[in-house]
Amino acid sequence: MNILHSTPQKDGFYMPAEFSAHDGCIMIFPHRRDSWQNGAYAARKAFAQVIGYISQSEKVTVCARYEDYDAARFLLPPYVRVVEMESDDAWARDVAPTFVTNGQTIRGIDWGFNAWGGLEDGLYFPWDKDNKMARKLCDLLEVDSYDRRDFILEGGSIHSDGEGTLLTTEACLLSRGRNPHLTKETIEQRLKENLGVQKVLWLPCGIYQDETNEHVDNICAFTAPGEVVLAWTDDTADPQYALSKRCWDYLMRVTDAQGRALKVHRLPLPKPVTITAEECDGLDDMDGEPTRRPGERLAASYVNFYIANAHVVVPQFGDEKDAAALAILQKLFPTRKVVGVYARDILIGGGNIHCITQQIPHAGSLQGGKSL
Ligand code: KQY
Repeated sequence: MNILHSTPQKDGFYMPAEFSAHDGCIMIFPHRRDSWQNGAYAARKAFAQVIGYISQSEKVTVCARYEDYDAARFLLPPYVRVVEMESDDAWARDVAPTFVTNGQTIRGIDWGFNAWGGLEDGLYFPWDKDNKMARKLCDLLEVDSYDRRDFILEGGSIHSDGEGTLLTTEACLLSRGRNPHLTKETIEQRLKENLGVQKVLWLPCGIYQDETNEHVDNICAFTAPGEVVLAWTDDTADPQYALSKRCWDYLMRVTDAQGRALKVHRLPLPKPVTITAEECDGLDDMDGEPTRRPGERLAASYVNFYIANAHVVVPQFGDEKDAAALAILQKLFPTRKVVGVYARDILIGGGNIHCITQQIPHAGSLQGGKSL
């Protein structure tokens, strides 16, 4: 497929909102023994449940390494496409292309990937297999792609409303391990020209202990143009309180690209989720991921959901707030069925349902795309 060196904005392309129609979803079969406990056995089951929901309304493509192909093919239903593709880990949100559309066709953006911070504070080395996936996927899907490997960016660090506004966090995009040679203004310019947006909203921070340098997709997400959910706790003694409050204050004073004040819905957080000694024992110590320690707090948040054509798939933690989170989201997505998947085994890897998925927008998505 063609490699493009112009910019999506110049070519009339933009990133549609996740709540616009999708043609499909990309995922990766987990395998990394220092990310997923007990050889990823339980994580694979959780991924399969997520796939089970999404595949009811979208074509799901799962990338599996050669040595995992049979396990993936056996576990997943036949209507899920399993393709052999090498990867370093399983975070499709961050290593698959970000897709842009002009309303008639889609193209992919191949960002640079350095495992969330490279040699500065990245989470594993090497990451070269992950860094090649966006190009391979564009070839597989037969879409042209923009070569942006000179700019480090992960899909989990951006959310678009499809109407000219992008959400991100300063903590992540200005971190030293990504593009330290670029100023905030230049980074903003790159976001605008590649994602076809007119305004970038810079939340200051994300979720406490989020090892991605606080990706936006764990703290805040668009549910409609002009509307977001924000991960929230009322517990002022929790270190998360100050982080959520800073984001709340910011969101209260900004307007989006259309000049609208944002409607902000608070989505409660579960009680702090910590990893057990037994779970730590199930993780291989390797010369890669920082080793988790028993009692370490994980970055659990209900905001890390995936908006499929017919469902919203939401992480559940066995917490008393699980049901409330589903109920709040069901009100915000009245045309979709909001469903929960017990996601502790995904969380142990360091992310959640949004992080393991990447939507392929419908080629005909309208500006601001209507939900189905
Ligand atoms: O949250 C994400 N988008 C990825 C998390 C990566 C964690 C690696 N251990």
